[in-house]
Amino acid sequence: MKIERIHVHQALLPVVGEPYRMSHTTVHELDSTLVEVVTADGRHGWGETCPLGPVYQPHHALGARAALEQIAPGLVGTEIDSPRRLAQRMDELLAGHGYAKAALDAAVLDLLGQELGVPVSTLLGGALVDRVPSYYSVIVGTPEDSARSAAAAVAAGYPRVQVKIGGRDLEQDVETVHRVWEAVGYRARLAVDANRAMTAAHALQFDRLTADVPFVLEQPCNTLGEMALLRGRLTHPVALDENTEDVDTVLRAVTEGLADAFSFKVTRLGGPTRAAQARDLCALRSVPHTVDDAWGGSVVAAACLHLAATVEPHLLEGVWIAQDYIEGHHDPQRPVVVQDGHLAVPQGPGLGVTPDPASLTPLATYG
Ligand code: 0XW
Ligand code: MG
Repeated sequence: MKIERIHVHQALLPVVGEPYRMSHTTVHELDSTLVEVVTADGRHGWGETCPLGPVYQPHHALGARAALEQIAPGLVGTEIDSPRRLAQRMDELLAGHGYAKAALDAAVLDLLGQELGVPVSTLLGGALVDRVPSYYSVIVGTPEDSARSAAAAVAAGYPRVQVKIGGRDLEQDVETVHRVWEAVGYRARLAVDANRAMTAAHALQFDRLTADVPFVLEQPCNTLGEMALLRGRLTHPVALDENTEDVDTVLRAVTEGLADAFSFKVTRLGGPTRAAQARDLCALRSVPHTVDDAWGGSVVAAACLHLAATVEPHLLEGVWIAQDYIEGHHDPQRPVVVQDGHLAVPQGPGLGVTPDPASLTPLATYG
């Protein structure tokens, strides 16, 4: 496949309804970057990367675009016959910046899938299922509001609910967890996500005061070092999210037993190809994980779903997509939507979603 042109597009994704509140950031609108890779034989492959604002993790929309500006001219005119060749070429052009390279990885998988007439899930090892569970993320709110929202999610069919806490008094977080448990009980699996807001001391107190409620405690502290301090001292299993900045960190966390579970973000790990390596590391040690992204539209959602379909179902904690919080679809013909708390895996070929460029803002063309 000879790459003839690369277009970079922008999609602004306003959060519908209430702003999305997490422990130390609230987002009102997300800035998504889409790449459209055009081959000499006229195929169009799509990828997307959409950091959750500039402070969720060390990624931001302008950074993604600067990295693409650095990489894209060096890809134009080259033969790319596999995601491995692409990764090698991208690493020759720019070190790091996996979250930007992730969009190009998805686009090349999309192109290869189209050429071979297979879905991206086949290129990632093969789908085991055609439908995967989703989970609902309850934003930081009063204990009553969180309980109400969690109960509504369970009534809508979500098998798992993630409750956001943190950035406020211990008492409110403890109360929130108890109220949610009263409202939901064993009808859904629970995760409680502090998004890095707690000190280790705070996390230890929170853990003890909620010991009677079964949940996975997600990313309570900021650094991997702080998370390591908590090992063996918590009642609840812990999941790493923001700390899994690359596959090497996942390898370390798996081998050193730093986590009982992971909340993976596909673009943060470098794209579907790299995220599939993290999937395999987890499978070797039976570590459950989600397959999500920080945010994004239909292209990010499709990439997550193709990978999620290849995860052993008993290890898949769920797939979160931003669709509940945004309006419209990049590909209105083939919308990616949660139904009864589950998601159908797009059938492909390739990613199986084709955005309409007219609905996007063109930013740059290379080639
Ligand atoms: C719930 N999420 C998957 C959506 C937001 O991007 C944050 C993220 C998380 O678990 O931190
Ligand atoms: Mg999280």
